[in-house]
Amino acid sequence: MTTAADILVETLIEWNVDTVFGLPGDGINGVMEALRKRQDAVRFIQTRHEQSAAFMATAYAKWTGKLGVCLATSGPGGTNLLTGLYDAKLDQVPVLAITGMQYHDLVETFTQQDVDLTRVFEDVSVYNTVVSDAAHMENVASLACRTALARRGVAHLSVANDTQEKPAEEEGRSRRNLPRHVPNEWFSYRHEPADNLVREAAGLLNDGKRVAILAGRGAIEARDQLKQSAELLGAPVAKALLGKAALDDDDPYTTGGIGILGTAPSQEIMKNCDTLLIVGSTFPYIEFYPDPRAVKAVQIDLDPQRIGLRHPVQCGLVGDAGDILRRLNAMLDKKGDRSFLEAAQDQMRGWREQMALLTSDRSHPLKPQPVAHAFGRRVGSDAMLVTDSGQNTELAARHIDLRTTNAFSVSGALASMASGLPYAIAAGLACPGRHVHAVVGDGGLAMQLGEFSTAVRHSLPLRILVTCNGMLNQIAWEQMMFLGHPQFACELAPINFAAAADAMGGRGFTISTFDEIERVLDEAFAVEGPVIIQANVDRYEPMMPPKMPNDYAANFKKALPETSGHQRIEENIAREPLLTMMRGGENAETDGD
Ligand SMILES: Cc1ncc(C[n+]2csc(CCOP(=O)(O)OP(=O)(O)O)c2C)c(N)n1
Ligand SMILES: [Mg+2]
Repeated sequence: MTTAADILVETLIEWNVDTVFGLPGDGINGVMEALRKRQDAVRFIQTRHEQSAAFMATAYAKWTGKLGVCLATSGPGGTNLLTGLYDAKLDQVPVLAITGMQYHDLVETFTQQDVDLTRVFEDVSVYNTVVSDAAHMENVASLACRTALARRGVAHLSVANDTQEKPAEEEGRSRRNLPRHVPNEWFSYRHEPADNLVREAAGLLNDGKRVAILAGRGAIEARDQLKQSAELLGAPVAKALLGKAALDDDDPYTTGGIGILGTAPSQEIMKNCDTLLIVGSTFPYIEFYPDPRAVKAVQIDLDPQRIGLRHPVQCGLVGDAGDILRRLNAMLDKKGDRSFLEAAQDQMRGWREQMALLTSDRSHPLKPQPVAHAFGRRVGSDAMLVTDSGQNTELAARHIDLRTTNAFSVSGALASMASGLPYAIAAGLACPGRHVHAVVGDGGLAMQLGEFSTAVRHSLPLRILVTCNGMLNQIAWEQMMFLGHPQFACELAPINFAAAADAMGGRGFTISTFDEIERVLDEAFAVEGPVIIQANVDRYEPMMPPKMPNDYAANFKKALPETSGHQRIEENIAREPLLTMMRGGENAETDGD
């Protein structure tokens, strides 16, 4: 007897799904049984929280380029998926979520776990339906997979628990529902911009005297062509966080990251360019883009909806970044004047020297930068890196140098805490043989700490660095800089994460002083994993943009006296390069800004 759930699982297999993340419950046990029977083709990864399952499905899709799949039971299981699914929605990743429901004839009767998940999932999904029986499943399961891939978003199927077990009998089929009339086949398409558009874009870029490039996730597969464009245009490249692995961090053509956790040279090239080329990025912080009145822009993106979203463009090229850049490069003249690039390279040398002051700081309490940097030096050229949301993101972005052979990801547009560990686990499962590294915060890690046991269960080669500052530190600084409010409610009660790692059957290590860094990291890296390395770092170390804008500086000054630990904060910002970063706005003014 074939059930509706069997049809669902067979459909997943036909769509090349090899892994499903989730947690069982009585609302989804029909699907669990179908999965049990097909363990030869699909592995089920049991998570300790449905939120992690959704983050893992999202991350798995990012790491593999395939459809990510997660499942949960009715009611609380389903609602727990939501945050991870929004991560997929906001980063445009194909994910299928499967949830259970009450018995079909008890829906909306206030029975146990009776949550109408199709209504709940309405906003997050591009395809969202209740499955009525096995014949219906045949169509909608296929369409759900297809729509998630086609629209690069979340598809959701909700199946009543008795419907899951319903046999696929012919008499249940309506006359119009011919068997297999929705094929389990993926018809991909590739949009190519017309020649005259590419020529127009090349003309704009050839006319530019100071061209800057902003590269994001869409540039990663186009890295060779991107590098060639930068060479031809004499254009420095700022990298949005999701595009961190698009060029080596020490490549002479990049000014590194952009935004609050970026570099000062990236900020400079955006301020001083006359032409901008955006490749596969909708980096959200508009204040870090050039002045839209003064700067012409060309944008390349897979998604026409995203063209001109952050910066007005004179020319939008819709399609694959690698293909388009290849055509564009053939029409670009090599710029003779390299002064804009050389100025950026000079500034970048200065910036890297400034960062070295932070990463070699031996002071006590231990600063997070030397630990992040030493951790990063151990990240092999084939390894994967993830981070979470907070100051830890800035540490990974600024102080860990990656190569294009590395893989990097993060909860991008959603910027959700608690995503780092699930992303790392998904990396270990998606790419066996590669080491996985994560830099996470004590706030974010605590949210899904139990998931570490999933990494232990699968013996994943994970090294997780948790920067224990006892703070929701990014927010502490945002309260002060953005609003002029004293830090409030950001202090965290301590957790011994290293002991928790041991308690879950992994290995835990602790670093509390500068002198311990190398030895403890060597010990931790000698273990195949998973390990948690707990770095007890200064809770008063700032998280600052590369150049503090004047209004942030004024707000900060106002908030500081009433902020606990203000004397320690003042001591910390009195050292270089933080002093210069803090005075960023003032300097800009004396520069004639
Ligand atoms: C789920 C979620 N809740 C709240 C936030 C807001 N937020 C952004 S960063 C941050 C602080 C994170 O603290 P921690 O993990 O300790 O990182 P740190 O900044 O200290 O490195 C918070 C609360 C968020 N991004 N995601
Ligand atoms: Mg913290």
